[in-house]
This record gives sequence, structure tokens and C-alpha cells, in this order.
Amino acid sequence: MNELFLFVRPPRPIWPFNGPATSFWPPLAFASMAAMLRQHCPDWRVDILDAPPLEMGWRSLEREIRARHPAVVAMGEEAVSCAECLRLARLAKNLGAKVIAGGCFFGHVAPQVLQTGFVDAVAHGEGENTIVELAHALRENSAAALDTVAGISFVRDGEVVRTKPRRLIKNLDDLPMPAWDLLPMQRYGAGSRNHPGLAAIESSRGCFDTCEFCVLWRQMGNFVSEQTRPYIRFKSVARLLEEIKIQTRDFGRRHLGWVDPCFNAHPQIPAELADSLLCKNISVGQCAWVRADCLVRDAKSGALATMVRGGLNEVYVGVERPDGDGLNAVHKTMTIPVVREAFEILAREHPQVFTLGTFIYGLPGDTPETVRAIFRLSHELEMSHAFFIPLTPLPGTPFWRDELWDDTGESFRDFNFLPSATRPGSRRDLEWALLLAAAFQWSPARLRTYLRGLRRGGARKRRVTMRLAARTAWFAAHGMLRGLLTGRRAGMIFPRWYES
Ligand code: B12
Repeated sequence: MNELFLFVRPPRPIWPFNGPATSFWPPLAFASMAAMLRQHCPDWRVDILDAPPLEMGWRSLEREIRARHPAVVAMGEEAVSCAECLRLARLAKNLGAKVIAGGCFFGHVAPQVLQTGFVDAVAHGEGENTIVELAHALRENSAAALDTVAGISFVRDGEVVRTKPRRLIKNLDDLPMPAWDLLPMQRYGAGSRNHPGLAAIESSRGCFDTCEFCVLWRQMGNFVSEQTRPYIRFKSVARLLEEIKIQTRDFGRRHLGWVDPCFNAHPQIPAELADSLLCKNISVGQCAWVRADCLVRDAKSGALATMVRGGLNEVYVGVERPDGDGLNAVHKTMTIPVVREAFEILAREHPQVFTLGTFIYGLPGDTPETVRAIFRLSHELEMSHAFFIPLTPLPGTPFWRDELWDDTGESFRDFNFLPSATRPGSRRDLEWALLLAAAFQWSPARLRTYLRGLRRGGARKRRVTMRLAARTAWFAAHGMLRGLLTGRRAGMIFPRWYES
């Protein structure tokens, strides 16, 4: 029997604004890389163990890994779940597996991760081609073999070696269909009223902008002249349609979560796809991260209306800051008038679409007044809900510093994009200003936002809005206030099955 190459997503806490049914999306990265391995490395048995949707806690996970006895365990994570991944790495290593890591977090802390001794190789950037070569090299079991694999780091004679950069896949249509069959597809979004039959899907990789705080354009960026440059690639409409047909027909998926950093970057593809879905009578809800300027462009061309008819019912827009200086400081090439216009268009012409804006605070020089101004702006723009995200020193961004590394991974629990008093560099005055604004800043614009949320847009949008409002109130009163008063970490929710 062939040796097992096992992708594992370990148990982890839940982000407090997500419900249990939608906290875990199908891990597309694993499904995509597993498909590549199946296609190119028939001498491996490939599987994915996605513990959270199975409500599989640590004890069951350990039993499972012991029973399956993988030769390789592959993992990749958000910073916030670093502790879980290091725990998995230790477990897998002790059971005799080789351990590899990748993704938007590990790829930027490779030397530190390798020095824990639990990880054999770390992949940087796009994974599909790397993992195929890595699988061959791991079989050969030599530093010389690892050295030939582009886009990884590993340890040779006590030194961390980083191999030459990995070239990006030119045509995303060349990727095999993700190995959905290796995932417990029926579990994603099961029981969710607003995102039933949740699927993860990508129409593009990378971004054309270079927001300072963001890892996404870097993760899928093009490495030229010793620098990572923004670069964006798209799948064709025909390919996307095929993916959606399989996901809806064979796996009963009913809501597509677009994972693209910027779903509406292309002026035609999303609308052409929506048109094809309408022609083929495929009805799926969709949520996506979009850019305000592209949205305004698409409203003018009619593309936005087609996208909404085709199922787009939830959009998220990074607004970030009310002030030009703040926007410049984070390299955001967007202006507030454009953002305002985008939300106005959505509210006026597509009131059924749930709209979420995100704001960033905690830049050097921010004061409580900056936070209050951000809070005010969030209600002046006609969005359904706002998130206030503290500037987080993510590895890979200029805000990261090596001394923030922690071998246990525990301090990365603060990289949760939540207002909290324990994050490195957090400012209690700003957190208090946000909490007090939420409690006492009741402008007419804010009241209008809530009334609009109750009156316009239909039942689905009302449900999503009310649910988020309730979770926000709970988080502010329970997590944030308690965290600020006691100085203890608050926010992420450990599910009851976590250790089971
Ligand atoms: C879907 C998603 C979610 C879902 C589901 C999360 C889940 N755990 O199931 C929801 C909405 C619940 C969510 C929540 C959160 N998320 Co989230 N999420 C994403 C999103 C949009 C898509 C991930 C994806 O499928 N990408 C597509 C795949 C194909 O790309 P990829 O993951 O980069 O994988 C490629 C390479 O990186 C590499 N690779 C990846 N892993 C590995 C492993 C190996 C071994 C190898 C060799 C290669 C490799 O190869 C892959 C194929 O080329 C990303 C943004 C993004 N576009 O990536 C954010 C993102 C991962 N999330 C992020 C964050 C911060 C969070 C939250 C903490 C806060 C929040 N809500 O935003 C919570 C944490 C939740 C939790 N408990 O886990 C950040 C992470 C930043 C960081 N460095 O830590 C991201 C990058 C978004 C951002 N704003 O920067 N998230």
C-alpha cells in the first residue's frame, strides 16, 4: 500500500462573529494541492483530515493520526491558529511523520518555524507545484533533493536554507479540479440559515494593489528583481462554470464563498459568469470581497446588476480610514467619495445585498478621536454592518518584528483581528474609545442605519444584519469589556469539542 500524504486542519477556536455552522469553510488550499498530488504523484495515497467541521477534538485527532500512520503531514494556517498547528506538528513528528507547512502565515516565519524542530520544510507562496516536487524530494529524504525544490525553506547542517523563488502558475485553468471528494462537504454550512451548503471557490489569485497591512497580494505576488510585486491571475468563465456545476450538482452546494482577495477586479468575468449561471438555471447565493472603485465601474457597465441577479447577495468592502493621510499611510488607493458612491449604489439599486465595511485602526499617530471619526464614518456610509480591525503585525507585512515570534504559538492568538487589549502594540486608549463609541455614540446616521437594516432588503438580509448586530453586542459586552477590565485575552471561542 502506498504511503499516506495527509493534509490536516486541526481543531481550533471559532471567530466570535461567525456561527458554528459557517466558521469553517472547505479548505480550498488543501483540496487544490491534494488534486495536484493525485494527478502527478500516483505513488502517494492522498487524504485530507479537516477536524473542525467534523467536530473532532484533539484526543480523537490523535487517535485518527495514529491509526492512519501518515508518512507526511501537511498543514497551513492563519496566524491565529499557530498554536494549534505547532501542537499538530509536535504530535505528527512524535508519531514518525514528516511535517510540512505553508500558507500565508508559515511562509513568512519559516526560519522560526523550522527552528522548533517539528517541521521539515516550509513552502513559500503558491503551493500546487511546490508540493508535487516536495513529495518527490521527501521520498528521497536528502537535503540535496530538497535543495532542488523551488519555493521552500528547510534546515541543512543546522542552517536554514531558502531555495530559489517558485514561479507562479501562469494559467489557473491548468489546475486540476479541487479534490472536493476528500472533504466532508456535507458538513460545511450544515444547519446554517444564511449560508446553507457553503462552498469555497476562487476565481482569481493575487491582487493589483499593495495595501501595506495585507498579506494576500504578497502571498500570490510575482517575485521579480528581488521584490514581490502585486500580480493578479484569473480563471476563465468556462472553468468556473464547470467548478460550480460540480459543486452544486455533485456536492449539493448552495452558497459560494468567493475566497478571492478582490472578486470584482476583472471588469467582465464575474458578470459573464453570472450570466452563464442564469442561462443554466443554476441558483446559488454568493458572498465576496470586492473593491469599491471596481464596484462603481461595474454599476456603470451593468455588470453589477448581472452579478446580483446571478446570486451575489453579500459583499465586503475594505474602507479602512476616513482620512486621506490614513489611507496613504496604508497605501490604499481608494478615496472616500468613491467608497461612499459604492455603498450608495448598493443601498439604492440593490437593497437586498448585505454590505459590510471593514475599517483599520491603530496606525502610528492614531488617537481616540481618530477611532471616533472611523466609527462615525461607518454609519455615514450606507452599509449594513461594520467591522473595526486593529492593525495587526502579520508576518510578511512591514509591521511584523522577529521578536514577536513565540515558540508556543500562544501569543499569535491575539492575531485574531479583534479589538483586544492583549495584542502586541495594542493601545488601551483606542480600544476604550471604540467601546465607548459603540455604547454612547448614537448619531442620527447610526439610528438610520439600524432602521434601514430592519426595513429594507428582505428577510435574508435582515437575518444576517440582526445576527451580526447581536454577536457584536455580545462581543462588546462580554469579550471586549471584560478583556479591557481584566487585561486578559478575550474573543475567540473554544468549542466544547476542542479537546474531545
Ligand atoms: C475563507 C477564509 C476564512 C473563513 C474560513 C476560515 C477557516 N478556518 O475555515 C472565515 C470567514 C471563517 C475566516 C475567518 C478568519 N480568518 Co480567514 N480567510 C479566508 C480566506 C478568504 C480564504 C482562504 C482560502 O481558501 N484561500 C485560497 C487558497 C487557494 O489560497 P491559500 O490559502 O493562500 O493557499 C495557497 C498558498 O498559500 C499555499 N498554501 C497554503 N497552505 C499551504 C500548506 C502547505 C503544506 C503548502 C505546501 C502550501 C500551502 O498553497 C495554496 C495553493 O496555492 C483568506 C484570504 C485568502 N484569499 O486567502 C482569509 C485569511 C486566511 N483569514 C484571515 C484571518 C485573519 C481570519 C480570522 C482570524 C479573522 C477574520 N475573520 O478575518 C478568522 C479566523 C477563523 C478561524 N477560527 O480559523 C487572514 C489570515 C492572515 C494571517 N496571516 O494570519 C486571511 C489571509 C485574510 C486576510 N485578511 O489577510 N477566514
